Amino acid sequence: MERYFQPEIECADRETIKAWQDERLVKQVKYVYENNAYYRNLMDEKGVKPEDIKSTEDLHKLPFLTKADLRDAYPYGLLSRPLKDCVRIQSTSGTTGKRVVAFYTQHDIDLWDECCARAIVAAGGSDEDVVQVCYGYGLFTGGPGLNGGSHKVGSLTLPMSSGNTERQIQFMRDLGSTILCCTPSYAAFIGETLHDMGYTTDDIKLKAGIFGAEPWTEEMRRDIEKSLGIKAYDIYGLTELSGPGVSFECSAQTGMHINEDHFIAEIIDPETGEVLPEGEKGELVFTSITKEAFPLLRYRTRDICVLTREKCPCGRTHVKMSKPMGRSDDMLIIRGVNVFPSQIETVLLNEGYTPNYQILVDRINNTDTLDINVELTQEQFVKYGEDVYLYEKELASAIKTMLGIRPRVHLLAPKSITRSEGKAVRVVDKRKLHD
Ligand code: DLL
Repeated sequence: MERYFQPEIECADRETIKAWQDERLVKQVKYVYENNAYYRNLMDEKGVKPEDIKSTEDLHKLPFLTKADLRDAYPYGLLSRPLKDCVRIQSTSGTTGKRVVAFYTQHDIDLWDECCARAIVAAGGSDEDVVQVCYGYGLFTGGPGLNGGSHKVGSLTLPMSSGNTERQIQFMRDLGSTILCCTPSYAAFIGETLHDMGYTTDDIKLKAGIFGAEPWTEEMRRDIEKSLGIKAYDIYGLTELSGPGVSFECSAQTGMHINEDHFIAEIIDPETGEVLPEGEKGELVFTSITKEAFPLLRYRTRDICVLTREKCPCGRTHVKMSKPMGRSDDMLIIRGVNVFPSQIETVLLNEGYTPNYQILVDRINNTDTLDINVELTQEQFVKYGEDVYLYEKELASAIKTMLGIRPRVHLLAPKSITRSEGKAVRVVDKRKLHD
């Protein structure tokens, strides 16, 4: 039977959800306008006043916020509460440019924990469970978010953080962990290590995994489910909006319910900014309607996906988002062709390869090059032997059918690609270094 953390909210009818959103949006816009000079300027520039926003139908009148705004306003410019009311800071990894810092009041933390608790219960969790959290702890939101959610549910929480994979497995066995939380790439690595240590799924008690923070395909899901003997659920979120738990998957495993009592989602055309009708693919934009310290209005995530309000068999009524295909800025344009790394992952796993791969893009003599390194299993390595080049050609053809361009494929010896303990780095685009 389906269990809910807050059924009166998660299964509320659409009119009720809309009424919450209308009321909270009006309040939030007024609050942000009065307390945040940065956003007030954006609204003034666009000629919008808080009184113009009477319901969610007026949302489109508000200006967008982008990551560039967050960088401009770094560190305190988008804070809507005095610093003394804030109790926590989290931050993005900041691999490109300045870090984004997000602030939380205690109220914000409580609501964030609630969102993560919903995700854990949707994955079958309860106070009977042992939840092993192997997302990184620290500034990254993964560890603290799922940790807080697990506490709210009353599960026994193992705050492992990421890394030291053999020890992860030892604890998993000794303490009988039933739910694993980490990135999908780390889950794949944990599965691989379990088998390398000579164990099988009979040696562990895991039943579910809550995996997110990076794009992963349905093929990868099946791979992890088999390797760990679990059901693998997706979870989505971003630091700017609190962290994990903005949306989460239920037993239907067909998209993630967005916590609509806290976030209003829109899909826009990433080129024109125009709001797209339901069911169309575009960039996800969020307005947080309950946050105090760092409430973002119409924040452009750059994540590309589709929203659907089709009835979900789980009973939850909140809108569902499809798996993000990757960020609009993750999309590679190679010889003029749009390529998402997830398309390559789909082919690799369908063709029986491991999820250990790396995509290398370069520009040589003014022509883009695409090389894909794929690691073989021990069995494949022995079987392919000297004929490996035939398999490389075959895989290159399968990828060409999907993408329209032919890559150079390199099948590598087992264990030659570095494993990820957090967000995997799948793409090395050397063109950026030359430009
Ligand atoms: O990754 C928060 C998180 C932690 C989500 C743990 C889920 C689990 P950031 O580091 O700010 O926050 O990165 C946010 O990661 O805009 C997406 O591009 C990507 N992302 C997050 N979850 C998913 C997912 C956390 N389930 C950025 N599928 C987002 C695909 C995801 N991409």
